[in-house]
Amino acid sequence: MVLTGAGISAESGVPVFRGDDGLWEGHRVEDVATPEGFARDAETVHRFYNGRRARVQEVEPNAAHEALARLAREWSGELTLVTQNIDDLHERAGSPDVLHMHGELLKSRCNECGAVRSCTGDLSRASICDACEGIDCLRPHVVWFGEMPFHLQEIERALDQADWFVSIGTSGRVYPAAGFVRVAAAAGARTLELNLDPSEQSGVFDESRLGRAGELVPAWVD
Ligand code: BV8
Repeated sequence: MVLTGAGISAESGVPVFRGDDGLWEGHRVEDVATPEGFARDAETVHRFYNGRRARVQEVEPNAAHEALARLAREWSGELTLVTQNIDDLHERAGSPDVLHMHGELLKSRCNECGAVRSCTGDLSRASICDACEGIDCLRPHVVWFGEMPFHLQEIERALDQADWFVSIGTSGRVYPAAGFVRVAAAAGARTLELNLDPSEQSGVFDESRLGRAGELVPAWVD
């Protein structure tokens, strides 16, 4: 099983979450990635995600995404790819069946009826269903802090059966993803971390290799 985080998309030009100032593109996480922040100021949240949605459509997958797509073809059906990222770079590199545990930036969801649709533009101007009206009815189809991530049952099954658990490009700060390595290790998996810097979970891995995903992942895959 492979878990990816923002670091795998960094070399494609997608900003990671925790810059030195701890702000996320100039915003406090609480203001733009929580249901409370959205209820308080939907306009600002839409602007934040509209900007990320526009930028992600201008970047390309990098060598790390492409190496994982090759691996999926070699291990047909045997590789579970879970990502914390909401970009579509794994799909665009050719990975099938990507489990987006924190949702997808290019999808929107209706707060009234739950309908999910693809969305590439300004979400505050999109219309999705007749149950909807007003700017806070449509939200990004992403998991905010305090919300339940998607695909947890499927992920737990994969963690239980994995021979390998490989974590790529994540700081290991956000749960439940940050706890996956312990679950996999307890179930007998070999664990490997590929990351630019030591993460909060580095001490738990059998092996931790430091470097850029664009170099480490192809070297590991090939
Ligand atoms: C939940 C989507 C209830 C939105 C995101 C214990 C158990 C359960 C929950 C909690 C817990 N303790 C606290 C919590 C609550 C909370 C949490 O974890 N808070 C943290 C801050 C302590 N968790 C939640 O609220 C989650 N939901 O708990 O539901 C529940 C209870 C029990 C069991 C299940 C559920 C929901 C969290 C999801 C929030 N949504 N994103 C959006 O994207 O807009 S989180 C967001 O930050 C990302 O999705 C990502 O997951 C997360 C962490 O970011 P990373 O991907 O790690 O990125 P980061 O910038 O931090 O690090 C980048 C890394 O890459 C760095 O290490 C860097 O060195 C490296 N790097 C950089 N460049 C490169 C590189 N590596 C390689 N190559 C490079 N070139």
